[in-house]
Amino acid sequence: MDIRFIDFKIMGDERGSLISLEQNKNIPFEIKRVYYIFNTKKGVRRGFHAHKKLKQVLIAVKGSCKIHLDDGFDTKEIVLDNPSKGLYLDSLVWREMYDFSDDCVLLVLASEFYTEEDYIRNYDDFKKHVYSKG
Ligand code: T46
Repeated sequence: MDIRFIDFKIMGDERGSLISLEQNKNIPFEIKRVYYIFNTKKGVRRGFHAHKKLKQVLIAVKGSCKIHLDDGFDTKEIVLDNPSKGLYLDSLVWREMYDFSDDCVLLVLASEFYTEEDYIRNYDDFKKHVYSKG
């Protein structure tokens, strides 16, 4: 599965901490879009899709959530709970986010502008995309 954690350098001093995110440096693509998910209600599961082209880095800048990942061959459950760690997701990875803490702010950096055309929202279609690539 082409996913990995990126450790961000914390610029800390007696005042607190600061992390800087830069495209093609600690973020491995040109950043075309930034969005964040917050105020997620208890018990909600989001996502249920993969992307044809989009690459993303997800960072729980506050609080925590879990993410179920599936590349068509393997699945993984990952906890996002550290603002100094980004989760890099390549295209063609099915994702479902769940167990959001009340205070969770999930920041996402994306390699493409928003377009619904890039979403694969049906799991069987996702599998077809994966197997046609392999
Ligand atoms: C992903 C996971 C981690 C926009 O208008 N612009 C945007 O840039 C985004 C991301 C969404 N939207 C609209 C589309 C929907 O009407 O906002 C609404 C909620 O989006 P969605 O249901 O796709 O949210 P999630 O949490 O299921 O998925 C999102 C991203 O869409 C997706 O790319 O990987 O977060």
